[in-house]
Amino acid sequence: MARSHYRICPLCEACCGLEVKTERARVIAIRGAESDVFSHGYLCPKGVSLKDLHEDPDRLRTPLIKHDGVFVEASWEEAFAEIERRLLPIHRERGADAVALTIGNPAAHKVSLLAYTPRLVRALGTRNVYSASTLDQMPKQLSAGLMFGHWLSIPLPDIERCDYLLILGGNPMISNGSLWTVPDYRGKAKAMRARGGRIVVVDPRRSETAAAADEHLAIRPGGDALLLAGIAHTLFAEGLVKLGRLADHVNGIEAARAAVQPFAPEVTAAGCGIPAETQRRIARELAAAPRAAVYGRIGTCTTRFGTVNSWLVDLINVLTGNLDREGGAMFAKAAAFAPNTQGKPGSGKGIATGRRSSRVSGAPEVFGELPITVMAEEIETAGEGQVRALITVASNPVLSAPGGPRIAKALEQLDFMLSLDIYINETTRHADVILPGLSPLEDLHFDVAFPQLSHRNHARFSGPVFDAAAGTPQEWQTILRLCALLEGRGLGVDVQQLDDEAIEADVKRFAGEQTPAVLAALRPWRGPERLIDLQLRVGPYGDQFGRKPDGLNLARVKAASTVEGGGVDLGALVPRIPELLRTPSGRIELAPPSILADLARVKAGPAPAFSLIGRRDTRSGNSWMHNLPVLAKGPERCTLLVHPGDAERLGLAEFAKVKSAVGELVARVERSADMSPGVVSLPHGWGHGLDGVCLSVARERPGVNMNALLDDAARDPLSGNAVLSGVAVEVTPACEAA
Ligand SMILES: Nc1nc2c(c(=O)[nH]1)N[C@H]1C(S)=C(S)[C@@H](COP(=O)(O)OP(=O)(O)OC[C@H]3O[C@@H](n4cnc5c(=O)[nH]c(N)nc54)[C@H](O)[C@@H]3O)O[C@H]1N2
Ligand SMILES: Nc1nc2c(c(=O)[nH]1)N[C@H]1C(S)=C(S)[C@@H](COP(=O)(O)OP(=O)(O)OC[C@H]3O[C@@H](n4cnc5c(=O)[nH]c(N)nc54)[C@H](O)[C@@H]3O)O[C@H]1N2
Ligand code: SF4
Ligand SMILES: [Mo]
Repeated sequence: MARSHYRICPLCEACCGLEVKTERARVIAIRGAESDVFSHGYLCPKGVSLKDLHEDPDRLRTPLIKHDGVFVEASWEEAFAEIERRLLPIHRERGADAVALTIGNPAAHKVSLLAYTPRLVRALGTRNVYSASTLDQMPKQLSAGLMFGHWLSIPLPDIERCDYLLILGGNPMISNGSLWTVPDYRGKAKAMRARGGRIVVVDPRRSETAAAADEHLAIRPGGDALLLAGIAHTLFAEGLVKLGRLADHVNGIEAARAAVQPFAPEVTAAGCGIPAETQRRIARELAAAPRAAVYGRIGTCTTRFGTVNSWLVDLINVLTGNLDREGGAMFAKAAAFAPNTQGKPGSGKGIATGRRSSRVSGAPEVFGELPITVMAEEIETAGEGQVRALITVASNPVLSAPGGPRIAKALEQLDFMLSLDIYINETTRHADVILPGLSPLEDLHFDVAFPQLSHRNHARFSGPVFDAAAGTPQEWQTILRLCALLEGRGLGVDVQQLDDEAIEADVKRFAGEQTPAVLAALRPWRGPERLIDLQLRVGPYGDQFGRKPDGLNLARVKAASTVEGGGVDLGALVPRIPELLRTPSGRIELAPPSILADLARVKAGPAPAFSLIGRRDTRSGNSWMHNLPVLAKGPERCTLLVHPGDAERLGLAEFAKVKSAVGELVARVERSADMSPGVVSLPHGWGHGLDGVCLSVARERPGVNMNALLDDAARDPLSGNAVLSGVAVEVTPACEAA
């Protein structure tokens, strides 16, 4: 008999609620759950691919140990014994820094990984912690941390009440939103325009989001700091600044004014490619709109001035009176796990960076991490503290990080590599041991991070659709066992006891003397469910362990999270300043000194022959979904988009050679009038044709690795984020690569 299960999609930040129909342990249909209080039935083709992912014969189901260069299936006990035998001596004898850890994007979508990797970080004690954050959003986290006092206090457009939306470097029509959890952007944008709202998109390519907007501004890649500074300058110069309610809650307005003073639109126009008059008009429109929001995403983060851009976006939101007001750029108030709902409201410790730095380049630590782009040099460079072993958790830097080929070579030099992953892919083929995770359909789910970034507050939970095979641990259990190994507790540990110890440490932070009573109240749950129950109950909507009898706890959220119920709606966003602030001053810091110093260095670089930018495709998810048949079908996606005029001028036929300062490749050419002349685009996450990769579907059309063209030394110096966009390349005609 067919059964319907409620499942939150873990494949992107939109977090859609899905209805998964099963019959006799098979998925027969996946569709959007109409009742979902947050996504209302929306889904994209990737949601449907959860079936293919679950059934993928290439997906790993047992641990693998490499013997003489060949992976051999092993039991979990054998795999842990191998880890003990090979990893522990390196950790003990060569020091904690000799073992590096890299955490990838899917970890942000699994409570089993996100809530437990911090324990692995502590058990390792290494400074060499890297993640996808420094390929993605670290500049935004840093600017938010400096302005509002916490790394995840990130403002996002309240699109359902907004009248004017300025989007820079984001393509939510395809990406489904990022640092902005907004399922069905398309529908919401359409509704906004239908009620008279206006959407302006700044992008070097006429992206799908730009095509569906009122206006597209084709910016020169990397030009956002100039454009945004020009807009901020205009707001001051033309007397358009109106802080409104925030006037009593800001520091540094005069310093901000002085900092943008040199950036009159007449000065910035040539460098960013947006005429001065357009910059002034946008500033006036933002100031005049009843409710407006500026949103900058990955195209603004993955440049040399990512942190400056991220700060300017929110500076403009403040200057136009749109920060933290309905219809403007607002903060979510998550039901669980949100540091900006915990502790004393209104002020706090703020954030610190640079508590350590990388050994070879001296790159500062940010948010507990070093830039992922220093990983290769830390492995290659001999000396005290050299990285000799690596643990990858859901991370594929060989395809996802700049200098991918260099990383692949470096991985071969390691004494030991362990991967927690579900495929033998471009990165994990270098591992000595691979420990697989569960299919999402075998796993429970609760979003830890994304309710902190959602356009509406909600709490939802989904349980496993299928039982995992007997004896297969959940990933949090694997991580706790690894922690115990690193702590010298050996192989024979009881995971239940590790779980009890872990939760007790957490509860103590909230409950102090009440710890035994709180632990007793949490007793029905174990593992992540116990963590979620704790976090919900102490959270802003929580039952406070009985003190607020109608409040949330896991049992209530679970009861509501069914195909019929669709989760708990916690309402539209509400203003949160000053309560949200955790800066030492208790104010919004409009002029962080490190950012102002970097702004002073902003100027246009020399115009290259061509600038390379990236792009995303609906049927793709970074580097690892190309093996799912339902997504892989259709036209070739790894193509070089070139403006038709450029293609003509260069005499390009079917293929082109793209050459940067650090690499070259041959890509199939696709002519596109959506490109600006002088700008070409390749998607990332391709290049599956490497030896040893066990992705049978992806290998049929492997594509090329655009990160082979990117220089791992190019970073935003403040956040350590990689530069992934606006890279100078030469383009010439070519024949297909062998
Ligand atoms: N040039 C360029 N490069 C980019 C980008 C760009 O725009 N341009 N975007 C960047 C961005 S935003 C990001 S987030 C990164 C992403 O880069 P990464 O963080 O490296 O993530 P993915 O490439 O998605 O690789 C995910 C890995 O996790 C594994 N995996 C999938 N599901 C699970 C699971 O349930 N458990 C475990 N243990 N493993 C799993 C997959 O097999 C794969 O090895 O790429 C970045 N790279
Ligand atoms: N289908 C699909 N969805 C995804 C992913 C995926 O791989 N596929 N990845 C997920 C992940 S990990 C993330 S982080 C999000 C990212 O979500 P988004 O931030 O929406 O990412 P993109 O779709 O790459 O859009 C970035 C846009 O920036 C533009 N751009 C490039 N350089 C510049 C510049 O210098 N200035 C400006 N103003 N714009 C520029 C690009 O042309 C592109 O249109 O997407 C997520 N969703
Ligand atoms: S937009 Fe697609 S991939 Fe993202 S959560 Fe929804 S169904 Fe999943
Ligand atoms: Mo990302």
